[in-house]
Amino acid sequence: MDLWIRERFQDRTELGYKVSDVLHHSKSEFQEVDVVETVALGRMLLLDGMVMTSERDEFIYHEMIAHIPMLAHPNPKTVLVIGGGDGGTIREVLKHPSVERAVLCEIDGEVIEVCKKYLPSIAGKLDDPRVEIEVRDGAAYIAEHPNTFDVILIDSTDPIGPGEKLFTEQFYRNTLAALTENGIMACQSESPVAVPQECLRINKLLRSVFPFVQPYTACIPSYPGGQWTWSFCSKGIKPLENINAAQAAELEKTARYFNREIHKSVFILPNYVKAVFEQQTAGVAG
Ligand code: SPD
Repeated sequence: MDLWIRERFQDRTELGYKVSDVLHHSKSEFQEVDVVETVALGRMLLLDGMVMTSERDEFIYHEMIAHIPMLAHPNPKTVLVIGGGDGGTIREVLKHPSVERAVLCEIDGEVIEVCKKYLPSIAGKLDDPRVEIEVRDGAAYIAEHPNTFDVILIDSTDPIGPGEKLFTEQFYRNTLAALTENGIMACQSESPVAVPQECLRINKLLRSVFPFVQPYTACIPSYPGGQWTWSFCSKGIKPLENINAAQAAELEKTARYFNREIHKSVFILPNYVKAVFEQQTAGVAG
């Protein structure tokens, strides 16, 4: 069989993977949901044809979106993940023993069910008793929960389709309001290689809402552009001040990407990434 799947990203990039099996294909109320077995990256989840996660490299994304903000909070008990129906972010959140309640708010229940069935190494912690699953629109949910969550993680799709409203000023304002006193939010904030203008737009919006915003970066081989960013946002807490050192050391023992040196280094941005955030386009296509 010579079957390939190609992700066309924002009509400017195409990435292809050889497929050995198509495990699932459906059209949910919101989007096309596919799980394929790829030769290079193991099982892969695609939503509307865009790669969301792969067994081979998912740990990088999920460890980065979860541990960097979780370790900066003095005592994260109540956590909200918006999007993230594959369960990878929740799996990492639950590695923090302070967590008493982890809410997953995913708009598409079909994504959750499909991932439980075909991606158990990623979704396998969704049945943990600390997890509450809300199948509904994350933007509406967050607007109804002011002053509720110690950490909020926005594990969204790209800013097109169902995920678009998770990249708006109003949504970020409601997110800030949903945080408790020392609250921290982290969101995926796109690739400075593939879509520098999107990175800049998101960064400007975040800075217009949150008192403190600092992007960080790592490489996700299965995402267009490769280099990816997340943004650490807070009411004032900085990401490397007063980190939970004992918990960081504990995580390092089993993490596949995270360690204490990586923790410091992710905030050191290459010059071309700094340039994106400084509204220049040196070295990258606009
Ligand atoms: N271009 C892909 C961006 C997807 C970010 N979210 C992925 C969800 C993984 N839990």
